[in-house]
Amino acid sequence: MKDATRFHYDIIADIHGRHDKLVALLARLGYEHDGTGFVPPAGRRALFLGDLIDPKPGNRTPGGVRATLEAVKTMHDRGHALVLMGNHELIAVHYHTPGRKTKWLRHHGSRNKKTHKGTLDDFPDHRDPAGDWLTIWVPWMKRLPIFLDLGGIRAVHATWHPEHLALLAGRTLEDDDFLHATADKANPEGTAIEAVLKGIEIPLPAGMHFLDHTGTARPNFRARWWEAPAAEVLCRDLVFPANDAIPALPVAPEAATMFRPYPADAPPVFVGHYFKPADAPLLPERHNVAVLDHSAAKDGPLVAYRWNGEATINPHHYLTHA
Ligand SMILES: [Mn+2]
Repeated sequence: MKDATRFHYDIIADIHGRHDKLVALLARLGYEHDGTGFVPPAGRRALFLGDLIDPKPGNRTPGGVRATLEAVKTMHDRGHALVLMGNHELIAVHYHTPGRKTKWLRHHGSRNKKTHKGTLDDFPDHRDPAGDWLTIWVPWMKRLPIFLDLGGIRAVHATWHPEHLALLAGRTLEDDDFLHATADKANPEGTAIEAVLKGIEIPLPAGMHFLDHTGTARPNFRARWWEAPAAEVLCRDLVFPANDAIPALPVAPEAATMFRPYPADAPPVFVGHYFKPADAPLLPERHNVAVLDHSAAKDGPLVAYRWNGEATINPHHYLTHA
């Protein structure tokens, strides 16, 4: 990674198997396919923020997950891209790893199966110990870094949380003890990787819940972790993306300690994960915090942020696949 600062980066968040949108976006960014893979313009590289896999049910393009993985890994192998782990790569590795106390590190219940089905449909040999899925793709996902600090920019799938990142620094899922530790939230490694890859979840006031878009009752909401919540701030003001289903009630005082206010003078940090509405403006959350997931997995655009070395995120550097 010593040479990482020589490059400018085209930063791309959650693809979720939408290879069609990826190809369109790379073309608009000036990447050319040389017969082996996509090649960036001189001096540039792609930086993928994770969640390459697991299409949303109803939004699957057959073959799209395999084609996305192949395109991104080829770029990665040739030094044309950096790739971070998303929560879906983490849960895929857990799903396919036998546990020490349980059958699998991630339970194969109907809900988890449904989340992962669109990926496995592209890899019908996923149970074959000699097949591509278990010999190439799961080992590759295990090697992905959990976060990157490139000096001029920082990147992580969901939350830049300094204490958790310190615990996870230098670790990968290739380390079997670490891998097993990450699968249980009772372990510090499990707590840390979940917060970093899935976001900070703030509890609603005692006993309350809200119904999410799937109709599931949830006692916690995803929050604007980069904010420093003022006293008496309302849950509804801190939920991200904005959601009127969250009550206009004060955040519990202990929940306020879960935020990790991002310093105003820190390098820009880029995250994905949060499914901003498809019609959300192409703008950062703050001058140095940008969530680049604009719901490409559903009906939104796949977005790139073209970083050219600037210390303040520039709205003119956003580009969409169409
Ligand atoms: Mn995600």
